[in-house]
Amino acid sequence: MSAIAAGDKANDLEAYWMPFTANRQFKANPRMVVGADGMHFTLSDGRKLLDGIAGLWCCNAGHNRPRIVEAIQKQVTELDYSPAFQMGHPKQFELASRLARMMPGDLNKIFFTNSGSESVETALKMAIAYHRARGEGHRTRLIGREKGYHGVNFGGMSVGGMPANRKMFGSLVAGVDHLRHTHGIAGNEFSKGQPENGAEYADDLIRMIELHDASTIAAVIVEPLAGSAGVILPPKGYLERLRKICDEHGILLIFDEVITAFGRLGTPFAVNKFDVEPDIVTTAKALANGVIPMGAVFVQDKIYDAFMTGPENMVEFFHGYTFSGNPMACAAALGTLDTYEEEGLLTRGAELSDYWQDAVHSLRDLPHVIDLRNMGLIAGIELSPRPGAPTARAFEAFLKAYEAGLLIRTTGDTIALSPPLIIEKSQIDFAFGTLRDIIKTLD
Ligand code: PXG
Repeated sequence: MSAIAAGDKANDLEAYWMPFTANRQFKANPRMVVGADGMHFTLSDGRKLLDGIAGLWCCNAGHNRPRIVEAIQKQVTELDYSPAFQMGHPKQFELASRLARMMPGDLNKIFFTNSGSESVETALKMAIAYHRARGEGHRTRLIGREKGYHGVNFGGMSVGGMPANRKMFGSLVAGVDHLRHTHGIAGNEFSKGQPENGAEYADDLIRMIELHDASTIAAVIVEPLAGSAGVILPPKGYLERLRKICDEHGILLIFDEVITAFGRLGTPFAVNKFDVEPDIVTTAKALANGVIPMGAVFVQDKIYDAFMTGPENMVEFFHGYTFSGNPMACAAALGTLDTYEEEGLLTRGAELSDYWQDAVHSLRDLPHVIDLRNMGLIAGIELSPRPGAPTARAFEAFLKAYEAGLLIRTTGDTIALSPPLIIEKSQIDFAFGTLRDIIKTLD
């Protein structure tokens, strides 16, 4: 059909297949965003919505931030794109050096990607190739965790542990196994910060070593704090134990920090918060404040060095993206890091965390609330599922919050909050006051 015959489709909602969205439900009753500034979105009907989830855990500095806007505007006229392979531009190197300085320990080498999913694929491929480069090509197995979310590409989906994200897509990547998740361990309900019970769940890795033999395992990947599956915190001692077992058996430990990196937990990275140094860290989302897609994989020097051994004219790692470290994304990320630094945002979550924690746990007396979890500026509010209709109760809360001017996320029957790190106390009061009113009205 010609464009003319097709008529004006500008306002037709049919063509766009929306990601992770109930398309038909949305298109019957669209929620359209037309603007954003600071802590708020503006909707097509002119209403303001308090952003309780930093976009999708990514706009940590809030919206329409001048440093980032100016950096992008300047960059686009100066150098819009430069080839990612066999060519460089100064901002890639500046950004990588700056990120390496921010990250503790030996995680000093940075590989750029365009999303969390790509960061995960990159990390998994690095892990397998690293062992091969060292003469341990038999280490190919990857271990993830139930309820893990590592994006939607084949590797990340395979090590991930969310059944709905996996079941439609065939046999996935071979040679993957999963640790048990740590959600719902008895005695951990209503913990403030890290729960007491469950460090021994890390010993699942020992069972996998006994089953598969350590010599077949390349890496273990976990979210230090799992976001997507409903804000699941690591039990005290759990991450330390995983690190120890990995060390004892020559297995790489990958932290997927796509959600936790850049201040979410009140520290720059979860690596700082939990004081456990993995071999590889994946990031994305808040690296460029969600304004331009960008991810970064941090690796320990020893991993990079293992690749730098063959002839110097040879490509060392056959991997990369057309948009790896592209100038626009680098400029946006540098503007973002400037904003974080000037406003102290990477530690602001720590300053606000007591206030935030009190607000979260103030919901304890409400009907349907079966658990409350928090750390830094993250909250998980778990509701009991409506009998026969799992997720329906939380989704009703989402719709009611939206009507009341507050954007929240729901996953299963858990409400997740992760606001921009610029949030004010009065806005925290508004968010939890609104949630209190809403939860009371849910059947
Ligand atoms: N790893 C982790 C830990 C994530 O949380 C990804 C990888 C994939 O990132 P990309 O950029 O490819 O989407 C994620 C993404 C939610 C939600 O509300 C979480 C994510 C994405 C969208 C929604 O829980 N996490």
